[in-house]
Amino acid sequence: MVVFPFFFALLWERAPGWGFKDGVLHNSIWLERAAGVYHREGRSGKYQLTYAEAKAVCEYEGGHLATYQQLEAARKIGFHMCAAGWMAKGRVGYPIVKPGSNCGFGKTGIVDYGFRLNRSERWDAYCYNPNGKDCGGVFTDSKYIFKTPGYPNEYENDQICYWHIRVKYGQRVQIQFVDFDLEEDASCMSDYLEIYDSYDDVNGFVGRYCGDELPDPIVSTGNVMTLKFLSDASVTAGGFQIKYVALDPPKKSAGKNATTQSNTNYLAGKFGIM
Ligand SMILES: [Ca+2]
Repeated sequence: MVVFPFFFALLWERAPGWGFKDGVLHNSIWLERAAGVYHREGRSGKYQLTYAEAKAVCEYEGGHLATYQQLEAARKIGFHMCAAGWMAKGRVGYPIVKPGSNCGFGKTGIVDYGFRLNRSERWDAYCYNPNGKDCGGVFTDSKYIFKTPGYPNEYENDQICYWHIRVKYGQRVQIQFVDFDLEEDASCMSDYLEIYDSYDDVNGFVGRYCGDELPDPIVSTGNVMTLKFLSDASVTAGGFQIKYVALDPPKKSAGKNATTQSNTNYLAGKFGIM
């Protein structure tokens, strides 16, 4: 099941790049505002939800459709999704942090499709629920433990959760696997956890994980990280508990500069097919 073992040495000397990735400065201005906004798509894939269905998805999980202002607050702390979704009052749009030619028309901000007259149009959904941290959201705490929805019970079919981690400027994110059990298959096509060394699920792919082997700890290169959990339509398993902690930059003590401090100063990923 290990497709390619992968070791990516990250030297502490590259510290000046911390918090600055892909031309976007991740400063700490918005860190206090953990937004509670998350993205949802229909069980059958992208752009399948009418306005009424999108609303129901959020409400089923104890929240409601995010307002434009809530989505913008989340965007400011690094929430970036290349998928248009319903917001409150029938508005549609998506949050862009990093300008790109194939998403967001090269601009940053909320790409706003406005208030839709036809609410039978099918888009994704942006929900807001600061208390519903079970399946996804934006996290700015210095440590937190993510669990698959329903843990310690088995997770359900057809789950998609995105956890966006954003710690203080200058810090890094260390991911530690406490418990891990996802449906096993050779290339993790059924159920999987994907980890990205960036604020979205496009850039910085680190690895895709399934089965019940406990992966090694992972340390980000910057102050953001994204986890995506997906389960398909059949066969579930025990799920996972994954802890993250914010690592402070190493102090430049007098004398020699230590280049490494422990065996977690690297990104180690088990790659699936990408
Ligand atoms: Ca499954």
